[in-house]
Amino acid sequence: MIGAATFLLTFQSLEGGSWRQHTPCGKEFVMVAFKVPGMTCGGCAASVRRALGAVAGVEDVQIDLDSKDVRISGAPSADALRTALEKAGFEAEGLPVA
Ligand SMILES: [Cu+2]
Repeated sequence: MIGAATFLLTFQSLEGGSWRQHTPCGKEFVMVAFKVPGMTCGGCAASVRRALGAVAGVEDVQIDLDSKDVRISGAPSADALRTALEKAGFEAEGLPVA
C-alpha cells in the first residue's frame, strides 16, 4: 500500500520528462509527461489520444485539456510519440529527446 501511495504522489508531481517506475507488483514501465499546447478542444484531445494510443508500447494515455498536459505510460519511444503527434498536426513541448 505504501508503494502505491508513493507511486501516485510521484505521478501527480510530474511536470515534463520521463520516469522509470515500478508498479506495486514489481512490473517496470516508463511514464512520459509533456504538453501539447495546440489542444484547444475536446476534438483536439481526442485526436491526440487516438494518435498516441496507436504508438507501439503505449499502454495508457491521460490528457488534461485545461493544462494541456499529456501523460503516457508504457514503454514507447519518445521519437515515435513525437512523429505520431506531428502526423496528427500537433507539437509536443517538453518531450524528452531519448
Ligand atoms: Cu480542437
